[in-house]
Amino acid sequence: MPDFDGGAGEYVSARDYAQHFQRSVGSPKKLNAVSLLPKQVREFVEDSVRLCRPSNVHICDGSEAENSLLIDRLLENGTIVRLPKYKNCFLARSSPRDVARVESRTFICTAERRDAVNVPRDAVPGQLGNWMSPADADRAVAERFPGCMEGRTMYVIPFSMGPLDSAYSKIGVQLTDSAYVVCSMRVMTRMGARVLERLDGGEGFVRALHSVGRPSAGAAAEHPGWPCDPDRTVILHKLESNEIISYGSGYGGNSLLGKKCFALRIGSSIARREGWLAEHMLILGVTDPRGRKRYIVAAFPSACGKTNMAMMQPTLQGYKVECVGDDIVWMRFDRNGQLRAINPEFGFFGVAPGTSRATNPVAMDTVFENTIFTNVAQTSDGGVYWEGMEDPAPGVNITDWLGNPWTLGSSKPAAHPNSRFCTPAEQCPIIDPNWQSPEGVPIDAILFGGRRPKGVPLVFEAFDWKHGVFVGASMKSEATAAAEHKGKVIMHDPFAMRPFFGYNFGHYLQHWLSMETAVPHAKLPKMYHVNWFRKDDQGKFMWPGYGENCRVLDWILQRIDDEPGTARPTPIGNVPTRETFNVEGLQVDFDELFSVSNDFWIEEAREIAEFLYEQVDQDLPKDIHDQIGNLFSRLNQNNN
Ligand code: OXD
Ligand code: MN
Repeated sequence: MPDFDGGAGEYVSARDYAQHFQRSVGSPKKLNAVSLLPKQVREFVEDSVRLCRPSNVHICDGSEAENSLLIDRLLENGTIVRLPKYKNCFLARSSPRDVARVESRTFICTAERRDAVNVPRDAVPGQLGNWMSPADADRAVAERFPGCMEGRTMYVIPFSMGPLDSAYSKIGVQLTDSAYVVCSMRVMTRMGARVLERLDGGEGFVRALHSVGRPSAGAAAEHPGWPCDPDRTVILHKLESNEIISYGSGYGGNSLLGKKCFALRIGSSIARREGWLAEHMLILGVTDPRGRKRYIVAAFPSACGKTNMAMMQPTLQGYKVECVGDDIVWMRFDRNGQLRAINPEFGFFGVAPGTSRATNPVAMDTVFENTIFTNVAQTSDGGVYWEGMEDPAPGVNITDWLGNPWTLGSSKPAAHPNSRFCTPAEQCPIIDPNWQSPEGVPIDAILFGGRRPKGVPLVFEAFDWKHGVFVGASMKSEATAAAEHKGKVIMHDPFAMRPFFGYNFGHYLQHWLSMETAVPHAKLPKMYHVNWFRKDDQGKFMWPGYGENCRVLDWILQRIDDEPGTARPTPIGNVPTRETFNVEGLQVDFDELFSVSNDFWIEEAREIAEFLYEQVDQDLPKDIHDQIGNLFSRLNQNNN
């Protein structure tokens, strides 16, 4: 078994590592790549070693052997336990104080505040991200990082967001003192020695420094397997230097820095500079009964069913859905004006509760191999359990996510509502054959959506690109457990990016608007708003959702083909005609599902306008002002 770590206090240089690598497992090809570790990577590691003072440094090669070594360490430390019911699956229990993203401690750092975040009117608190000055960021680092890795190993993870052979992809190097993070990054990104080969070309890379932090003595004793420092957690994104610095949390979006920090926040800011889009969207391929295949992207806020939609099992005869990605998309118009998208990730970091044979059978066929679960409940037969999952067999006991005995029907949840599975994407039985295509897949429609119990129809179509951008900007949704928000408040979540904007939302809107003319003859995809969550007066969902959502796709495909008679205009957009929207076999109230109440929408438009004027103020693009005006005039005309 290779052991790449140096002795206590020793820094393993690329050369030493390369020699060691040759002795143990490396092929000569890999050896060359590693011995030529680019100077900037070496400097990044050396600077960070001086700051964090780890006992060892381990340069990750991404191999199976390395992964087993780290898994053994995690088992020994009690960070994870094996789940013998499944193949190569593990369960981690985090500290109960480290269970979700911490938006309030997440900052974009730029010299000018206005470059990082929207500047609201009249000193109203900003809702779309936090700014920190470079001096304060330096202070935050100086107060937390010196010596924070003492007694631990610093792992060096070279990783690629996107397929290694794709011109769309970008490289990062994450340094972390958490082996759990290394094992999870191996699932979520392409990582290891092969990435260094790409960096050989002298390409730039995103620097990502992560430490779980140094807990107080009491906290450390309580959760020895999950060190963290929740009182001092901070996540910084330095846009000018493409750097991420994350301290204090080992959990998901705070610690797997390729995901939200790189692929969305730093990614969206790079995308703006380079003329493309980094978005919080799933990508799916849908084949219709005639055998024609189209790809669609969809933006929903966290925990609103992106994974379920990406893995949909269509109920309509002859339809097939295949999954390209469930959370993030990088897309750009190619020279022929076709919008093309890649999934920069390599795995799924999905919310477990609510996933079941009934809601997402494909996910259930995906996640019980090679998976790290976090904060789900455990069963006495060596498996897992979460709310919504089929009940375990009689006689099987459940231990909740906190490690306490739990009984079915208990008022407290067995699994934390933000508990997760971290699973390789290639295991998904309906993974799209083109999911790793270097040139990306062609996109024909963009969907926006949220949890809207009242007033918002099942689907409506934007009139054109500018209106579509306005629809994205107007998105709202009930808060979920993926972040620290409480309760079911309806929050603005433009483009499902509220927690993930890498720069000023006004500039982001301008960037989206500019895409319309980014390339000559752009084939602009149609844009839609969907809402699976409308409720009737009794509080019951009006639409069955899940596999039945293919009926919405069926209508969208007719629209993409410009089939006549398929839509009826309303003040908010085009809705389906009764004849062309297939509800055969369903007990649903078509008229209510698609009703657009003028009173509701006048109130909604007022609220959206106030939000945009107040939050974005001087940076609100003129086109969006015009869209607000157009919406009001359509609603007023409808009233007369
Ligand atoms: C996620 C999120 O983890 O959006 O995907 O919070
Ligand atoms: Mn997400």
